[in-house]
Amino acid sequence: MDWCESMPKIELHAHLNGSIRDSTLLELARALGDKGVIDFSQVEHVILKNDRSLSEVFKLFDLIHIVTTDHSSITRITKEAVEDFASENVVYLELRTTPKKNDSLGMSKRSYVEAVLDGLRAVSSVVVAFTPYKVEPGNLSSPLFSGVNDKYNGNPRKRIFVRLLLSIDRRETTEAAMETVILALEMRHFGVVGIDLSGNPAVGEWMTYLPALKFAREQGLHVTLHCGEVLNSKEIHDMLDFLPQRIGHACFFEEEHWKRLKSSNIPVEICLTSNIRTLSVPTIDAHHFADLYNAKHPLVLCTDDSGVFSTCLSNEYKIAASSFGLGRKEMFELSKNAIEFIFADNVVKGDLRKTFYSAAENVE
Ligand code: 6MZ
Repeated sequence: MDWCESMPKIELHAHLNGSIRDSTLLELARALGDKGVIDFSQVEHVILKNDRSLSEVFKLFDLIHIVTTDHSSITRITKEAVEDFASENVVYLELRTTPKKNDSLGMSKRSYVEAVLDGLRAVSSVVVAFTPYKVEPGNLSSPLFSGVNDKYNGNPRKRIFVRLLLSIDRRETTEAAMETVILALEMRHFGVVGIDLSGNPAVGEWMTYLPALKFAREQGLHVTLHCGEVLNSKEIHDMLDFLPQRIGHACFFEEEHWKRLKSSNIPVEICLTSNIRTLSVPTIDAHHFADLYNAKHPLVLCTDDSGVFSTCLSNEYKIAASSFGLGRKEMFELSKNAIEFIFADNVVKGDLRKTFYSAAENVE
């Protein structure tokens, strides 16, 4: 097996609907075409197109949402996304998704999230731990994955922790954002650990969501923001003022923003392929990964939308290795350091440290 694939990895920026398999998207679209809901011949080439600008990516998301937004499809793509990440040795996955309401399908934001949870429960090829573990007094062993059958088709089953972030889409209202935060709070015991602000960065004002984001933080939820995906100096400034626990992208930062980011030590979720494909950075050589990495700023490599951008986390590490000269030791450290930026609790962090500790012997 390829070394980047065999190394344990942590994925902190993956959008559920962006992580859909091409084959599943085509299959679901064809089925809707057969029912006359969409014109499949018009849709097929949009799905198969490889290079997309940022605005085309958001058009594709509108299409994906038409195709996937019913309970059984959401359950299916959740299950498949977890299987895909686990198959390349992602040992901790923070999956984010925008809860959607669709009255004609009897879908509420809550039933959407329940469909996601059904997807987590439906995984059988790997062992999934997604609910927070309560430490019993006097029991310091790690029973996080105990009581499960460790074999699948005769082979040892891989283990993966999954935690959920609920996303607020920049097209939503303040009230809709608040509804998502309240739902996240109610779903904490099912592994919802935080809130993400995402959606087309050319749309909406982030201030619309500030009350909901502040409330989320006051209530103990973690917050990550898509920040600097387009040039918007004031928004970046204000977002950094908010001091989110992590930010995604950070492409269109100016000198002042870099200074503030570095002094605040906010970890950055870096999505190399996504940034190149959407032309958010001109070339890989010009990517801010290099500067942040050399400055030892906290960062984590992520896929963003593995389906939409035809990538996977191992591939993102390979790109970092070949573009920025990282060796195995550096890649392993980069991957391991992400433990400190996860939104799950210390019990999970401790378990992940053990996983990396035992994998360390394969690094040289
Ligand atoms: C901003 C993005 C994104 O939530 O339906 N999303 N938001 N920038 C990006 N960079 C390319 N990629 C994905 O997953 C799809 C949704 O995630 C957000 C968008 O709101 C998109 O509609 P869910 O599971």
